[in-house]
Amino acid sequence: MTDEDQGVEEEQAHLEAGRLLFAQEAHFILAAVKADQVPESALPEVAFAGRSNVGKSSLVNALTGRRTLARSSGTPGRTQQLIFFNLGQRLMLVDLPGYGYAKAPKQDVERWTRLTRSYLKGRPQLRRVLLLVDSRHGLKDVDRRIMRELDEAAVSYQVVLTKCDKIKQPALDRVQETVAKELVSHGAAHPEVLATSSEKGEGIERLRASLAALASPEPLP
Ligand SMILES: Nc1nc2c(ncn2[C@@H]2O[C@H](COP(=O)(O)OP(=O)(O)O)[C@@H](O)[C@H]2O)c(=O)[nH]1
Ligand SMILES: [Mg+2]
Repeated sequence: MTDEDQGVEEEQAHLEAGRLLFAQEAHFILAAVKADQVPESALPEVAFAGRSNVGKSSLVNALTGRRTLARSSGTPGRTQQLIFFNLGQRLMLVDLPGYGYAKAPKQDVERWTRLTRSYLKGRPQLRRVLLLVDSRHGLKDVDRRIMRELDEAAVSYQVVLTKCDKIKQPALDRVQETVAKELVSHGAAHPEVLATSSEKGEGIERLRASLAALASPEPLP
């Protein structure tokens, strides 16, 4: 087998692992509005963060293949709760409150509740935060503030570009490159920037595969 064949085989196995994981049904566990409501769990966890309206709920729905699992809404900035979904007893998905919706910039991150911060800093099973960024806008200062917080708390995170169906390929390539360059100086950032469209399904299989690598190999009791 050539190196190239082996690479193709590995990539296929990787994608297959993602398909298998997300073929499991995702179950809503609970929505926490207080720190003591966060569920006790031994499952590895992945959290979805990003500005309000960036497409967090849509991405959770696209990944799990359920249109209405995480409610995606036209009225952003309202949900100040952490929503937990159990995926086949192998991975917990957590939809975090959006930030950056307040009109006054000073309140941008303050809106991101103490609840979210205490969750991020005190959750040992949290394997990665997916930091969603609108592909049309790139990184904003509110995102950078969250990135610095995650760097300081040594919480591993990965930037995922959303709504890539809304821009042309050259512009998408540029934003992907610009973001990747900026990530180099962030200690806790994963170097790979994924581009996704929940609407068109682009990048969803690859994201499933990369999440499968973080999941428990077997369902946990
Ligand atoms: N065109 C397009 N629109 C999207 C995509 N993802 C989300 N949206 C839209 O963006 C808006 C906000 O999405 P939502 O998932 O509620 O964002 P959240 O506030 O981050 O949870 C909704 O109107 C979605 O339909 C996408 O991949 N492509
Ligand atoms: Mg939402």
